[in-house]
Amino acid sequence: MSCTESEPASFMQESLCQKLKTTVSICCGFLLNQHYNPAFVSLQMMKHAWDNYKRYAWGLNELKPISKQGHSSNLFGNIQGATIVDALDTLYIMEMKEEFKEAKEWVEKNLDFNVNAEISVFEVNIRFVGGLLSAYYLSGEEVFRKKAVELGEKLLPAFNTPTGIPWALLNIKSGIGRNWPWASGGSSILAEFGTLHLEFVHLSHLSGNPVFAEKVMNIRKVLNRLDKPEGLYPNYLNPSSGQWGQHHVSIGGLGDSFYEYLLKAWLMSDKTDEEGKKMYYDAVQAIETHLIRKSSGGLTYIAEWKGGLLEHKMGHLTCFAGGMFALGADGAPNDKTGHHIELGAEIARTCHESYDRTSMKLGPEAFRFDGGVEAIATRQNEKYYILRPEVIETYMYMWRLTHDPKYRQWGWEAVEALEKHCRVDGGYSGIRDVYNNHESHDDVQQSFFLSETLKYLYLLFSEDDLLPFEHWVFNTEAHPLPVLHKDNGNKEENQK
Ligand code: DMJ
Repeated sequence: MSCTESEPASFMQESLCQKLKTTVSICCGFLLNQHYNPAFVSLQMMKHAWDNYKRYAWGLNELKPISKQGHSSNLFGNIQGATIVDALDTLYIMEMKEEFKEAKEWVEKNLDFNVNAEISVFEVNIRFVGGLLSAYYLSGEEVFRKKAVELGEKLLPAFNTPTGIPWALLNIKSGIGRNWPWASGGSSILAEFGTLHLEFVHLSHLSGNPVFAEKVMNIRKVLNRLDKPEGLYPNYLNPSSGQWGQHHVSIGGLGDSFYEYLLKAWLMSDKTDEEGKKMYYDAVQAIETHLIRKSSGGLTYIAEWKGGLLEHKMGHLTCFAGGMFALGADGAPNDKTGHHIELGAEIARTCHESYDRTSMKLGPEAFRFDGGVEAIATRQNEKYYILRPEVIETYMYMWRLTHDPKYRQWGWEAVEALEKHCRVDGGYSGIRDVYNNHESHDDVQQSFFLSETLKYLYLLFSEDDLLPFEHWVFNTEAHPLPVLHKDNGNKEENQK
């Protein structure tokens, strides 16, 4: 039987099959038997990414798939193994049992936080704490719980500031913190200190120590005491004075996951966290009024706000908001459920356009709606794609919440583009210019490709009862955390 003789699902293209047939014959054989089962394709992609990481960069943070060696980002100081910890739950969910076992053994023997390292509190929290928590909840293996709590304790000195708003950077040996030198007026960053809530609530839940939850509840308190310009949250907040820095508002980089965590804190609390709920819907109201615009070509986008002036640019990172609006639709006040779903659908469409308008059918880092263009990057330094998940993440939420088949079709287009342009012998690489016809690879296989991009693809093509939304919320690195049901405090581990 050949690829062309099989009966592909309606949204499949032959080209991938042909490519897989030559590059991954076992996969293509399976695809033919299963009528191109796309969840299985995501699994094969995971296998390629993981096997190459294992072969060339085992134990290091990330893989350089062209030069076939390890890559260490200074975001993790000299904590090692980011790809292993970030990938644990994806391996588990995809039932890659051998790989999960070897990853667990590495964590047991080698994951060490007693190092002299200055780390990003945000990155270590979302990838390491989040990854360990999910691995624990999914597998029930005690080692992950212990490591998560141990790491959480190492992060606590970051909160030793006059306001309790944590530092961005922390030396986990000395406990000395500081902020990014580039941040406005020595400020901490909204998306960084606002993206600790889910993990820290779970750390208290699992350790019995309330200190973690107290730290993140205090962040809320500080924010609620402050005046917000036009109801918006600026990206910069000084941890000493408790005052805003520059009035720059973004739902993409520097702001994004703060909003995501307000909504998910409410959902994860089994809808008891009324404060999180109110903060989320109030913020969305202000975002709609001041940031969301429609282009003359009819594309809805979320602009950036700089002291009252709009920059008509949207980042790839901002594309997660489509999924967020749809996920929050159910609880929207004033009968606005349909409106929030529609907003999610419009953002998904715009982000799909940002992919479709490139040569490679992969989205740029940022795209603009000015100077006669719509959903296109105009600056050379905004044309790259680093295997980011946000657009596929939004397709996954939109699919689950609407079952409109176009979201699976768009996800499949992304699979084809990833296979064609990002897959190399040594793994998957980012691309420097998605408008070019020839790939210039950046030679980094980001750990979030395994934790997020491939997991969201797999979920997009799986049944809704795999990690159902009533029982799980995903942290911003796609690590599933159980909803803390009010009536059965500790049974959430069994709801997979
Ligand atoms: C991930 O680490 C997380 O999704 C984060 O919230 C934003 N950036 C990357 C992926 O693009």
